[in-house]
Amino acid sequence: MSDIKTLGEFIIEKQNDFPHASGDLSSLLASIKLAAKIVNREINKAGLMDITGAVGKENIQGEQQQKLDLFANEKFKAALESHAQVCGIASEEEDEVVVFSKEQNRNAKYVVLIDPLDGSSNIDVNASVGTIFSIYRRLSPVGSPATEEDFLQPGNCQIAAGYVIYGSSTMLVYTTGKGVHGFTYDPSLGVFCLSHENIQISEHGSCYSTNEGNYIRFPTGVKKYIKYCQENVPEDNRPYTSRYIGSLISDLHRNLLKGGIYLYPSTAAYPEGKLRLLYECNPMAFIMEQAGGKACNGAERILDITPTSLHQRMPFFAGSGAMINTLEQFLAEPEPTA
Ligand code: P6P
Repeated sequence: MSDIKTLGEFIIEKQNDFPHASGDLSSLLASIKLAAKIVNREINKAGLMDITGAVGKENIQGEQQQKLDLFANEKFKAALESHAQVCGIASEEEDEVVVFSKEQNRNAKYVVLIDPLDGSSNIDVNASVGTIFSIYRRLSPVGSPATEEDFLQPGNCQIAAGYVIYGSSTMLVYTTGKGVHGFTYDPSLGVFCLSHENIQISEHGSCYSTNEGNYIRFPTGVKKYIKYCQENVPEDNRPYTSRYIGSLISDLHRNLLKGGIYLYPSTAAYPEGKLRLLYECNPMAFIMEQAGGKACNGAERILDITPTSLHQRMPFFAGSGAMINTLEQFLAEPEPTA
């Protein structure tokens, strides 16, 4: 039992990786850890309580808000505000940025962008869901209210990012730019324990994840890539496998650990792509690159894109480097003339 290293211990141990570390980031990550435990508890009894299902409202995305979406949003918002390291948040469940007005928060130096419960439509069928977070230093002066510009920074300015996957076990996976580390929650102890130190995605993989129901309207290069997977055998001579859960975190977490590629291109329903740049694509791209993988929108590196609006959507391709490289070759080919 003595070889257990908790998330808290690991964060403290690693905080010296930062010059002039003040412990503020460690405290911020601790507030996320706390909220994750609270949300995890509610998700684990969702089937027993009247907290699943839709609330009859839509969020700015036009998506039915699930009761647990709102529950998770409130818990993370409260935890981040109370720990005084954050001057404001942007959330999938909030139309505008939420500026924390208390003096302790105005003097904070970080902003957080969050998808409190991604894939929440899977809750009622007991499929895994997740929380995604992205942390930046604010651009506006400390002591003043956070501004929208604090949240519209390119992904390459993130100082930390991570996700919580509420699955067969609950894991918190994060990076501060010094590798990707995974912690598995032990409910008997109430702590996240280091279980996957320095996660590295394999250069090649044999799994592709996409909603092939949208195939007919995929860009030609994506169609060619899927056909390539179906007609070829990757390096390890096992045929490609198609795996798609419909929960970004779950699909990317599997590909991170086993190798693979996740594809959400533009579709008929989402001509700009479905996934949100700021609080889905950017944090997951940061993690994927820190694990040795790649993430792009088909034309450029996700982390180099300068955002234009809080909830903007983006085509998203992420996973094993060699698989992304092959996809990019197909996408670079000219679209056939009509
Ligand atoms: P589709 C969940 O709503 C989500 O944002 C991601 O978690 C997931 O990867 C994607 O949408 C699933 O979308 O159109 O395949 O159901």
